[in-house]
Amino acid sequence: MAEDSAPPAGAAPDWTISQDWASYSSEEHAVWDRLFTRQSRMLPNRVVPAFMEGLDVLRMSKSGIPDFDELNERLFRATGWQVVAVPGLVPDAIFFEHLANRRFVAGRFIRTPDQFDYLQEPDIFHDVFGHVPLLVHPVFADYMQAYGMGGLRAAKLGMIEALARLYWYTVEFGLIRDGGDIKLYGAGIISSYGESLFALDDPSPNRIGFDLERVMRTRYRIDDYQQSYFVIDSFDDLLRQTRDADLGPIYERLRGMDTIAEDAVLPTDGLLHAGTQAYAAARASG
Ligand code: HBI
Ligand code: FE
Repeated sequence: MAEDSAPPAGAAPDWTISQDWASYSSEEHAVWDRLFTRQSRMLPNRVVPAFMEGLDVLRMSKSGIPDFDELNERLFRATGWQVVAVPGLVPDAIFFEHLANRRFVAGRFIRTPDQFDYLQEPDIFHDVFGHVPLLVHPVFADYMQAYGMGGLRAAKLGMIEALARLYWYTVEFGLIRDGGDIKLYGAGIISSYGESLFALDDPSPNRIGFDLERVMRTRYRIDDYQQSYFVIDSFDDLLRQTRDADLGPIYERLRGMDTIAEDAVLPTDGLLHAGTQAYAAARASG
């Protein structure tokens, strides 16, 4: 993550740049279309229904990389959120400040065909396809803003790592109950074909009922599929547990506690599925 640096040349003090939609090539639009088609065929029964509704409200099935001006007209009307373009990862404080003001920062670049299934930096497909549809959901939209405001406070208390784990296991890799089923809502999963299958169907990872302190202590992997996923009951419940929680005393307790390994299962966990961890073991051995 970019730290305390000044914005690069051509970016505003808040790190935003122009999307410059007219300059995307037809190859770049074609990469978006291939990714979009593959995900939107596979997701309908796997993803939280609010995501599909968001795609629809935002007219995201229109061919080509979305034009932020057009997208923002619909998004702003729905929940007062906007998408702004940035060159890449931005410093934490800048990131939180945007979220706290209902602005979601998105990379303007798109992966190349040889990075089709995996890349480390968030590109426009991850940021816009993965994150933006749920910003149409009023409660999720409030959660994202609350996260930004919490981030600004956590930065002052030196607790960004704990808060970053919350973001990781909810906004990026979260699962949610839907009737008797478990569905996807995390953008890191939704924007990945392989992980959209793995997170729900594979016996390897743990699936554990969401608990705020537990999640804030749990380490995560940035280079492969997660070893544990946390399942929320609803967006209302997530917002209630985070925005309305008094994080001050929670942070004080967390300071005295160890972190928890990616694959750990604790006796206190609301365990929905005990992972075999076969996938992670196979990757580690070769
Ligand atoms: N910058 N562009 C961009 N996108 C992110 O998701 C992002 C970021 N900077 C910091 C950050 N995320 C996270 O590390 C914070 O949640 C802590
Ligand atoms: Fe993301």
